[in-house]
Amino acid sequence: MSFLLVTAFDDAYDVGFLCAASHEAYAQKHGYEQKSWILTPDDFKDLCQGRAPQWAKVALLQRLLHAIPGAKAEAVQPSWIVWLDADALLLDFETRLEDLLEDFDLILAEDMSCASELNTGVMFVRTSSTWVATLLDEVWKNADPRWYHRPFHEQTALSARLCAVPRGTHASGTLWWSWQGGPRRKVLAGRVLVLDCGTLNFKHPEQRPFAIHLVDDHRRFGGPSKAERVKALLQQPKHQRGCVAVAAGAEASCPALVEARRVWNASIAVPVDVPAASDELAGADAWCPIPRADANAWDGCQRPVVLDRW
Ligand SMILES: [Mn+2]
Repeated sequence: MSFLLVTAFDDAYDVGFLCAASHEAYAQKHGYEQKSWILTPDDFKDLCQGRAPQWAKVALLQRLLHAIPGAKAEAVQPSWIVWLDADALLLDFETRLEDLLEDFDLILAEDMSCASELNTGVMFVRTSSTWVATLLDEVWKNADPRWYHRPFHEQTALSARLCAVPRGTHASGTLWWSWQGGPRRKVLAGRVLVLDCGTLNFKHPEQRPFAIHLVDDHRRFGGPSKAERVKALLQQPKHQRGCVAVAAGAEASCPALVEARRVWNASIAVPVDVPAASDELAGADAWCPIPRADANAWDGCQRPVVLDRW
């Protein structure tokens, strides 16, 4: 069982660096692989092929899944890719990915509003599943073009594909969302496990979710930015369950990520010794979603990490 944690964001998305630092520290603690694709805004737009940036996760997961089979020896392939939104902050380091895993091809949470049945902020994707690879291809290819740019983008498209039942109910006719009294666990197509949002990702840290997903932009009503909210959360030890420092010796990439690591390390309540970064992955370029030749044209601020290691 091996895991790759993945996120992607453009280098103007400041909260992404802070959340990526939490993903890095979490992955280092538990021995998982972790990659942040930090791209220039133009490259990010290219990845989304003209669609809204929320579609990047579908494009990236498609490339990852299609690049894996047969690409390299299984030893360097993760059995699970765990997608984490760039506004999904990890403060629960006591829960391991293995604790959340069950025998399905796709594991994600219900949405935390009636806007969608599903929330795509955190998704476990089984890499050996051709079913889930096909699902993502279909979502990309067959999505109603209305959702290319309108909320809630790929989330609405995935919900429409998997939840072909009247909104608000599921197949048994009961309520869909657990926070309206529906079941906490729901299975779709026999292959998708939908967890209650309080377990996997939720917007309030008090619910002790695995990931704190900063879904709303509070600046709309004069509140703090997402980056400011993350910094405020990091100052509260009550939310930090087993957090550790991210290894300072990890490869230097762009200054913003270095600064985000510094903020992370300076803020968590219980810093512990962490091993120096190893270069054991140096040859693990098996399934970079971006072909190496093309990747040279990508000039995101993390380019040395992305291109040299993957
Ligand atoms: Mn998000």
